[in-house]
Amino acid sequence: MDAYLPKPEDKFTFGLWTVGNPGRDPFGEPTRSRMDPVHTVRKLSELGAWGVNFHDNDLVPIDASTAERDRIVADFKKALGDHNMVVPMATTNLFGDPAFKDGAFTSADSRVRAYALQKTMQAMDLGAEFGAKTYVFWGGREGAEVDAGGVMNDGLKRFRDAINFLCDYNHDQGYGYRFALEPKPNEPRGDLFLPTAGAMLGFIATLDQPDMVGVNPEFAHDTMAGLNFAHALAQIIDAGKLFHVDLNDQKMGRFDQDLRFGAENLKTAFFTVKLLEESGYDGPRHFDAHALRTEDEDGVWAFAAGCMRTYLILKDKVARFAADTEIQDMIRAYTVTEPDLDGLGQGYSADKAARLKSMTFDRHALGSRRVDLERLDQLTVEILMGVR
Ligand code: GLT
Ligand code: MN
Ligand code: MN
Repeated sequence: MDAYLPKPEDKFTFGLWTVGNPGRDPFGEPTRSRMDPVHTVRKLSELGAWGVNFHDNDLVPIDASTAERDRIVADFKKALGDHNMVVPMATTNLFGDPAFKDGAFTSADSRVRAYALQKTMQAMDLGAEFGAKTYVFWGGREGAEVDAGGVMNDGLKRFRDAINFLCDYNHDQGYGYRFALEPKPNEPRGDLFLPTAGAMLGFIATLDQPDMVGVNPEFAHDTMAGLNFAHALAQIIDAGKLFHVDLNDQKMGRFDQDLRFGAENLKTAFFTVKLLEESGYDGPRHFDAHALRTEDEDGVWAFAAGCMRTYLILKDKVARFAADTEIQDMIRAYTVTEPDLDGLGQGYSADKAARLKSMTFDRHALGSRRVDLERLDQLTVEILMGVR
């Protein structure tokens, strides 16, 4: 029995737009044809995925009639039931249509902002029909190339108004969504607003209903900017705001590659899985990636299977890391804990301040302590290379 075979309990999900990505890029036409959502559901369930997510227009074309919409929804619902698949997350496409060329919620044009709200409410209605409980907001066009128009100043206020409005709509309809805002530094706009997890957390604190709103971090988005995704993830978990996660991979400092999970940065992928598995996060493990443009449909399924398999192999490595007595002894030795000293630094009092100020520290001893991180890192690498 293959220990790395995905099962629904693993909560792996893909977006219709991920495995359905036709391989278009700024320089070339699609290399694959559009994939039927019903077919996608069947194939993903055969591979062991738990669920599938969508943007409104991944499922229902933007110009579909009501009759078409109803037929598509019925067919998709039947496919989900037939294959025991769920829709844990839904979202709105506020970036593809030319109407959103200069922003959606943050557009300088109030007609575009109103249309974006209308489209999002309709997409929330659609997601709720499938029982989605997480609603993602990725502001793909919320940004600028030209700052002279002032959208940089007004954009955040407009974005806040939109999210506040939609929180109330969520409440009013009784949908029970949790909103997950997804940061990205750039692309498709020259600069996107709220580019990092920290920026998103700061913004969430300014909302009317901050408890309803968390973060959907993406591995590739931090990596593009040269940041360490595992650190961003740790901060989001620390803030209690990990509402969803987008897993993929990416070379640093490049355009958004959306590579197969684990394809480039295995060590950061390992620490990502470690955080997800050990933090108590029990939401979907969503792969927001796509097959290389070189691939045909078989390559797409190899890509999807690879994302899940790599996650499960890394999960196994996480367990090995935790069970490795040499590694755990080294971590214990690395962590110097003196409860009296820690007590002094936790919870201010004038007495504690005076005691700390009167203490004598041996700087030279502190500076010459043996930290031994080279060996610890080597052991981690050896776990990843499969020799421990
Ligand atoms: C798009 C983007 C992703 C977002 C998706 C949700 S769409 O693929 O690159 O990062 O998560 O809107
Ligand atoms: Mn994403
Ligand atoms: Mn991406």
